[in-house]
Amino acid sequence: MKFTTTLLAAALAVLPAVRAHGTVSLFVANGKTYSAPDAAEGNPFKKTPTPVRQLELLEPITDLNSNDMICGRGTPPKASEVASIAAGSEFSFQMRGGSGAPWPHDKGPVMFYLAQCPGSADECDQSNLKWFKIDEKGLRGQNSWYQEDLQQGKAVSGTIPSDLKSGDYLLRIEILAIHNAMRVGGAETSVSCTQLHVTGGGSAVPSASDLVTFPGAYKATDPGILVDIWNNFTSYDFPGPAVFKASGSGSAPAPSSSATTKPTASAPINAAPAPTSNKPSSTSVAPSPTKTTCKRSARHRRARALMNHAREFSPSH
Ligand SMILES: [Cu+2]
Repeated sequence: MKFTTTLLAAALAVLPAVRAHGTVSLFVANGKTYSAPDAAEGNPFKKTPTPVRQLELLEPITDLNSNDMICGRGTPPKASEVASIAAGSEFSFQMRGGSGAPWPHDKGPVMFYLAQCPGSADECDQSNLKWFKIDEKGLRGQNSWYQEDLQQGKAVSGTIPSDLKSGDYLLRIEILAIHNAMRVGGAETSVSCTQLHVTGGGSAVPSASDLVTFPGAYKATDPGILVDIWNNFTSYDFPGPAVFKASGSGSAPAPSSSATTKPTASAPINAAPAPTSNKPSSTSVAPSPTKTTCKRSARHRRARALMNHAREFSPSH
């Protein structure tokens, strides 16, 4: 197969707007699997028995100031069910693309936020909520991301804080695709909300510094949103607030000095040492690839990402 990134990018440029990316297909909590509705895509929203709110469109969000950043494209309506989940336990989800295609992307983080609902989660209005981040899944190797699992039809999981106050919440699942994020507006965000009832929790509640609004939490120039993963990319700085750390049975709040700042600016890649590491080289796991190899494979991977993108442009969708 012979093509160049430049040619492919040129081909993409003449194609119409992105037609399909994806939506949550399955959600699992307390060992129970819930199916999720397909995006409405021009049809009326339908009430299926699920806690996952239905998207209007499969397309990703590129305008970070859009209200679509709250619960996904097109102000998804309330869903009819609420998924129970024990505090401290894991939930997971899978994605599907349009027309039965797999989720198209594999580069970028998956992030999970909660917002406390004033009443029952199936009555929770998505507007005016305050969100706190409960988990995030980014790199697990050299430019290898948990998002790859979604592309392969596998689940990605997050954890409910163990001493979070019980009650009803909206869970906001966010997938950021950053294969084109080297330019402003190139990052693609996909968001979905699921109605949760948290049981068996403690008394932990987020403090003001944990809480953000959508839209508003991200800027187009945030280091995790405007980022070139194809050139000298060594670590990733997640956008949004630091992950909420429950303080445990409602004791003293965290010291104010650490309450407003992220504990770590960027997550290290744990699978491979950075090439500039000053550790003795005798114990290093693998020699770093030569610059040429590295560049070529980066270009190849970028081309592959663009190919996946090109599939979504296919008129058959
Ligand atoms: Cu895309």
